[in-house]
Amino acid sequence: PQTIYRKDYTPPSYLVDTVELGFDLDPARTIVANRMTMRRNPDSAQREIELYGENLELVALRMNGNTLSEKDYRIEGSLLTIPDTPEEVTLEIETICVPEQNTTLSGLYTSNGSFYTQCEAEGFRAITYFPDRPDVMAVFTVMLRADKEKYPVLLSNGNLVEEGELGDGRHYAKWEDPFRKPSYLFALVAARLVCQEETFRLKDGRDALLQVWVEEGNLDKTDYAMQSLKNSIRWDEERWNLELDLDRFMIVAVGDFNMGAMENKGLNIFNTKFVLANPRVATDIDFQGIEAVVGHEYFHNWTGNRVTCRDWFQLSLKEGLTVFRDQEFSADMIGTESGRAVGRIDQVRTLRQAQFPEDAGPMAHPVRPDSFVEINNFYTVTVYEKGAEVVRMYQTLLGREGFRKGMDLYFERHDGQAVTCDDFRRAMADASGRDLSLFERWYSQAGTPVVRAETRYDEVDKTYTITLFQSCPPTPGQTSKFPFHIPIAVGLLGADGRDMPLIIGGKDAGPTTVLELTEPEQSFVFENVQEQPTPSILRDFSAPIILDFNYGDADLLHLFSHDSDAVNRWEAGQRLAMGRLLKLTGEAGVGAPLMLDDTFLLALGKMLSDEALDPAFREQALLLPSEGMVAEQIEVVNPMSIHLARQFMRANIGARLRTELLAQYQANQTPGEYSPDALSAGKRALKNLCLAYLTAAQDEEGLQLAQQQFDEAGNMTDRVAALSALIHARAPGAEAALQRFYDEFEDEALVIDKWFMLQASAATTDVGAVRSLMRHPAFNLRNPNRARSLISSFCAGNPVQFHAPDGSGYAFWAEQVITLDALNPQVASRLARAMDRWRRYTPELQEHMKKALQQVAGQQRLSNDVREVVGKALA
Ligand code: DPP
Ligand code: ZN
Repeated sequence: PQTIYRKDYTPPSYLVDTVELGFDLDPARTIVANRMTMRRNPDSAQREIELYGENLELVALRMNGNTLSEKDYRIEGSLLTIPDTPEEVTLEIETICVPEQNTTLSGLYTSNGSFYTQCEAEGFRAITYFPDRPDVMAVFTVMLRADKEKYPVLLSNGNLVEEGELGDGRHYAKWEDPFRKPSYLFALVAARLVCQEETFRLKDGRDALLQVWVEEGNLDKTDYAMQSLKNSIRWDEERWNLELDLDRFMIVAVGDFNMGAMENKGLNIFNTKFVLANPRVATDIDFQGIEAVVGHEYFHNWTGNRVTCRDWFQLSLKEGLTVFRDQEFSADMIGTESGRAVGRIDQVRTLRQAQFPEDAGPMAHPVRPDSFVEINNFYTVTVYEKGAEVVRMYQTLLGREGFRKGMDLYFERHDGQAVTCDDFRRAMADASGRDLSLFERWYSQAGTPVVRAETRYDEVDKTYTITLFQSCPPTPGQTSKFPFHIPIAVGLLGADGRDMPLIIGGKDAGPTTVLELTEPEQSFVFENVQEQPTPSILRDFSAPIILDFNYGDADLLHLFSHDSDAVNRWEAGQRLAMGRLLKLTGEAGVGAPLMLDDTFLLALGKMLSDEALDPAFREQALLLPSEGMVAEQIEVVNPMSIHLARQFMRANIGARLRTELLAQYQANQTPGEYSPDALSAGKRALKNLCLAYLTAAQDEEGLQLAQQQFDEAGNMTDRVAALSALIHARAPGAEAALQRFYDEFEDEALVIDKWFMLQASAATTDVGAVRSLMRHPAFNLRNPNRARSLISSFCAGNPVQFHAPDGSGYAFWAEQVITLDALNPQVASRLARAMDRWRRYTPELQEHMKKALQQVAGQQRLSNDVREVVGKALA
């Protein structure tokens, strides 16, 4: 496969002004007529028209009214070139595609018999020939024709301008999108759906029609998505002065979808997982996800659609920024300081669990990649979550107001354009008058920077010096790195646990100050420091780095009890736990007896029972680092030792904090009507963590409570938590509970996904059990949610069984990657990433893993997607 480089970017040879699309929708044979007006791009030296098309049958091609024959153009792979074309051109193209055979779920496809599209990144070329690149922006008019009985609802981007009957049982609808847009934002839906709708008054007084479209029978699950949409519109107006620019905004839920959702202009298409919810079927986490994703896609209307990307290397321009915006939205919706901190802790956890490993593995790439084989492989935690951290750092460096000025300037300059990450950085720099040239390295250099800190207290001078050293490990293609511009937020705690006032260079610097590290090594001196402080470094996780500081237990316990910065308070607990997990893992590895010290347990017990703290925060503070996070800290990973160590610790906590856990289990009940608000969700989270610890210890009362909670729960959060506790504890009632759960929710696809996932990720489920679950009538490899719920949950979420010493987990992985690849390369390629870190395991496991990787790589027929991932893993 061919590698595409960022440095090879050239402007499009032709621009497209208008596109008129006509669809005669038929699952077996859809005819697409495309009429576009084009003109030569003054910024290009090329004189040929370049169009992309894939899996299309070309029926006719006319230029300025004349039919072109095969000698008038060339087709090489997916590129169609027409040489020597005039200045202005009208092209008419007729093609045929077969939606019902499109299992890739990219382009035009059918799901449960209806039509949907997914065009990002390069799906539009499977619909018609087009200069399918984000820097070609055109005005689209779309005519849809389809059987009225089967497809009563016909939707596309923008405004409905005409609809009617065609006589032969078919009907039509014509849609016009007034805004220029790149082809990746095109969408259509032709389906049997119903909607919840509402008119909503915008800030400027206009009324907009909001609709959430779902299959019949799901109308009882659309309230939260609608509410989240309204909140998103309001929030974008208030926080950024950004308004909805259309008269109508639609969300459509579809059961077969590769991603979470898609921000098509005015017609967002969503994975059902991020639309459908009510207390019976959705958990607190599901509700949170819906709010975040509805917000995310809505916010794309400005950061992504109005201002889009010049090329796909700039993906983080819209994704990093929009993730940052949805994170801020969710935080503002909670509204409290502690709620905001809990959200931030979740973000840090995601980074450490998923992004840091990516940045340290074979697929490591900068936030703005330099090359790719398949762009679909670069919708990553690095582009999204690390990209959001990069945006957050601007706000940390410039302040909220300065950042807002930068955003205003960005829209003022670039509305209606396709731009780059450099354009965004320039807007931030120009609006604030700051030199952000070094900041560019966050976009160009991969790898997680390590910042080592050394401190020195001078009792005579009353100064405290923090010296910071930065480095960044090599990543594929980048052996050495330049220093980054890193904001490090710091506070100093006195012996009383209070923040000391900070004085730097004679100036008051508040309780928290942001140190700007730009050199390999830099010292910062705090003055008038009356006693030896405990440093709280990297407050609020002010940069996506690894902080290397030799904290002693006493320091960590002090921070865990007192730090005014909730993120670092949590972090101190994580460090205490990680130190013990690593020690226990070593001991488990050699069969030594395992022991957990009182000091740590006492600190946990105190935190657990501190009712001055939000339950949501206490839950975070008590949650141990995952097995995957422990693995990242170890040179030679033996997943079984990690599992034994962590299980021992959980059981020990459950047994020795039994009284406190039972008390908090009772104290955090949420009787009455279910509400997904942050306080109630936090109580449920803490209560259910208590239950998990108690059952991990095989506590009789705990097991009874789990059974009782499963039997009586009035909401899915408590239901699934109880079921999980029963399964993980191998409780006698687990099997019966699983069966009852299935029977009760058989018709709720998203709940059945949970049912598969719970089993796939239980350490008791081996590869044989997964294979028999694959034979269950409810299993369906073609549905991405279902495939992920069983296969990905096992390969990426059940380390002990996946890494079985005989290599059977890896053989299963290879088999599934190969099978899935023939159906849906995007889903297969995600699954392929489960092997990213194979070089870190024991030599025996490595050997099995390498064999499995080679087996996949050796396939004759393999998508570019999977070939790139396994190729990089083996390189
Ligand atoms: N639909 C994906 C997202 O919103 C890709 N743009 O992030
Ligand atoms: Zn996005």
